[in-house]
Amino acid sequence: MSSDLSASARRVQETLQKHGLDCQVVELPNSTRTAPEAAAAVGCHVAQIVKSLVFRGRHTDRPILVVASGANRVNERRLGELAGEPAEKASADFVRERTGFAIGGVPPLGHAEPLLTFIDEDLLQYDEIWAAAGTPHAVFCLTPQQLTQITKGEVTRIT
Ligand code: 5CA
Repeated sequence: MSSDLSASARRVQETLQKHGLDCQVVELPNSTRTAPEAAAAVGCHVAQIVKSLVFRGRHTDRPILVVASGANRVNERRLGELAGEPAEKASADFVRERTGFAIGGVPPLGHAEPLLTFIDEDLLQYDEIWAAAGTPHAVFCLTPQQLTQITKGEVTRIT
């Protein structure tokens, strides 16, 4: 029941509903802070975990979201080409300020401001994927199609 969720996870559940998505946020006793932990907690392959990684555009100071498969490492040079400016991993403070969520729980939607978003094409091969839902113990299951719908990101190679 969403009323049992912590405040950040409830916020994500409400945002999912606003987008018309029938996805259920679940809060688990085990940590889902990292992709391997989340995969172990829900019993899926690490590649089916959606990492919501925040980068900072060095010229514009804007946040850039990369929604990556848990198995992949973002190629920052490629991201710079996609974003049209060099991009580097954001600090924990920057992530919290610009998304409204702390690292380890950053969801792919419902941020404090709209984020330029790139989606890892490798995520599209799965029927179901799992994303963070606001806290390092909360996740939800969705389809790659739902992910592209809610993030309005560009599907591309990010490695
Ligand atoms: N809940 C999980 C799976 S859905 C999750 O949020 N994984 S994650 O990969 O999207 O978020 C953790 C990521 O945050 C790490 O991969 C790392 O890239 C980044 N991170 C961790 N600590 C820091 C830090 N101190 N500063 C900047 N980024 C960090």
